[in-house]
Amino acid sequence: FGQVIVGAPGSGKTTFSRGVKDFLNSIERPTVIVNLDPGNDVLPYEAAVNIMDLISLDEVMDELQLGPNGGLIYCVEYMEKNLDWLKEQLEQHCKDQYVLFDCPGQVEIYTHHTSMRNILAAFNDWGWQLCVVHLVDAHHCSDASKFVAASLMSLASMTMLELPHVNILSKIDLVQRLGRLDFNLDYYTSGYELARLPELLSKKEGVHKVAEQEGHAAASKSVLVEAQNRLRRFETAIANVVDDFSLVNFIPTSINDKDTIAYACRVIDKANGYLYSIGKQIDGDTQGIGRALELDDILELIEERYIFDPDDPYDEHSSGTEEEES
Ligand SMILES: Nc1nc2c(ncn2[C@@H]2O[C@H](COP(=O)(O)OP(=O)(O)OP(=O)(O)O)[C@@H](O)[C@H]2O)c(=O)[nH]1
Ligand SMILES: [Mg+2]
Repeated sequence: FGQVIVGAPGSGKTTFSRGVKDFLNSIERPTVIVNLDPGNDVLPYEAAVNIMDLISLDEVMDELQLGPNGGLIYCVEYMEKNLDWLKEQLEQHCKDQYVLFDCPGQVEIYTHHTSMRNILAAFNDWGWQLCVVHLVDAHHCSDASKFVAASLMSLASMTMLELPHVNILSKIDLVQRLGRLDFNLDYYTSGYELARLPELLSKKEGVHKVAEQEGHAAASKSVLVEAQNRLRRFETAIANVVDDFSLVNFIPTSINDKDTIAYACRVIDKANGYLYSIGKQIDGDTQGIGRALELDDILELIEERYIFDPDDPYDEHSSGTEEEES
């Protein structure tokens, strides 16, 4: 059993791999990490198998004079051609372990290119029961366009990779770094009525806001307003596509918040089937994660810990408490 941890560059994949390993080890589930990112030269964990023993992005870029994206595509295709090496390494170092696969950040390998899908299909043939865990940085909640784009990306990798899929809103502790959220957190996690997001924001902002802020002349103001309206219509159309599939929702996590990681792991255990085989397949963890909090409790806890109202003097986060200063 295991998790294939994917997501855009910097979304927190490597940190999540290490955090989940520590958490699962703490509940006595034998867990290892496999580094599948050929550009991951500084690892904050000990990898049971490291793809860099097979191929390194830096060397490929040097020798073949490729840029980072072309280089990574070359590496992933090379991995696909050398599946025997990977199979042997997994058999040698990961037998009877729960495995976290820390993957590269270039999104095109999950949304367009077929090598990653073929590699995962091979894992499936070798008997691994995996779930894709797709990380999206919570800062996408700060802007409708970004959130719609991130949801579309999640949908694209879900349909491309053809495995059970759990979407994570990572770094939720930083969600308000770019300002107050326009909606309650559950709007972003539920994946319900995404298509209303651009419309709701237009109402809230007023469509003339951008033009007024920029202080443009009347003629160029109307051009800007029309452009903004067109953008909103485009976002709505994209959001409708995501809504039509009714598949995209998110689980919020913060790597230093054990409650959120426990909840995410419990959902992932259901998705990859681990929950239904506890005690049968893997020695050690016979109990599973146990009764973690429910999603509503997690959302409440996140609101309490990380989301504050800057206009509310009684909100302890906004008034510069000792805890925050430290
Ligand atoms: N505050 C906070 N920071 C986080 C969290 N998760 C990751 N980070 C930070 O986000 C940055 C990027 O994390 P990585 O784990 O390197 O992200 P990645 O997706 O592996 O990045 P690439 O491999 O380059 O694609 C690091 O500075 C992490 O410390 C989190 O839950 N909370
Ligand atoms: Mg990484």
